Amino acid sequence: MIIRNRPDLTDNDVTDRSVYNNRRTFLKQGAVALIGVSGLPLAACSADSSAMPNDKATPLDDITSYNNFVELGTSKSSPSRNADKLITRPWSVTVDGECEKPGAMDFEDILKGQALEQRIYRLRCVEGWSMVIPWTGFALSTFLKAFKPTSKAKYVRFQSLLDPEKMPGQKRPILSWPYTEGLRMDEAMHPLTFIATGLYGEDLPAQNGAPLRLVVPWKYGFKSIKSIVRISFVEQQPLNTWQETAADEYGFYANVNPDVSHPRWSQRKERRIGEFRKRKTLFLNGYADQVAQLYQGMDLKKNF
Ligand SMILES: Nc1nc2c(c(=O)[nH]1)N[C@H]1C(S)=C(S)[C@@H](COP(=O)(O)O)O[C@H]1N2
Ligand SMILES: [Mo]
Repeated sequence: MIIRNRPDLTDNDVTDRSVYNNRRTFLKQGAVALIGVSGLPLAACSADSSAMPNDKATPLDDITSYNNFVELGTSKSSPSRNADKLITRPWSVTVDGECEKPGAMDFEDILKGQALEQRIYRLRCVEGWSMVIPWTGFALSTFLKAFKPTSKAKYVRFQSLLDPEKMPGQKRPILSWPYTEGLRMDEAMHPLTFIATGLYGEDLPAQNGAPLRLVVPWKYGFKSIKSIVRISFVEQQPLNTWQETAADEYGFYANVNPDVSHPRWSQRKERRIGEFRKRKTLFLNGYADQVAQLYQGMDLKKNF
């Protein structure tokens, strides 16, 4: 398939946003634990080498108005403007493939079955910007285990909603729809890998991937697929949408790595939304202590 008008993931515009403290409380989604940027409980953060100075949460207004969600438009501001098109109730998620208990689950039932937690994670976009986002949700592993994956389940494939009425960006073949992502089984089952159903204690806004989206904090943002309707246990490594679009630029692993350049730009630095001076990008987005062992012995320049 020839992709016309492929959106360019380079982001050179400098956003002059004023930084302010947002003191919303995290009560609405009834979360039970507050987890710091490291993925560890906040009390343990001072002992955590991945905590960054001034690593405070990005204001809600920025998190909800500066988005990548091609199904709702290709500019950063269009997903929030088109958010009302994405109707998310009712919503069901189908889990199938190499598992003993495949099935479909209503989103409300998924929520009832999970103890929600708060986790503050850095999100580093492949384009060179980053945010710090206070999510509400649950570990992906606790959800997946209920479907009893078999020994043939080597990877997990995720698919977003396919519905051009609710996702007007799908009226054009910008990407091959539905948006698809994949993780290796051990990545999917890692305790940092998260399904977000809210942010800043409120339900997830449509532009951030309502009603549920993946968050894999040590990988570039495009792995964190939004508005998921299908999760499949598969034997072969799935082809993700950006890899299918440009395999030389976007790989399967997409681990944040300042030492591996994108073919068209360096990945050494990032601009935190709301700040002017760039920060150094950290290996595995600062979560190396917890996830580097997943990639032991692998050539990360080849498996980018
Ligand atoms: N379905 C879908 N999921 C997606 C995208 C997309 O275009 N469609 N964009 C990805 C990219 S490139 C990034 S950086 C993050 C942005 O998430 P945020 O808008 O909540 O910050 O969503 C990811 N998930
Ligand atoms: Mo991204």
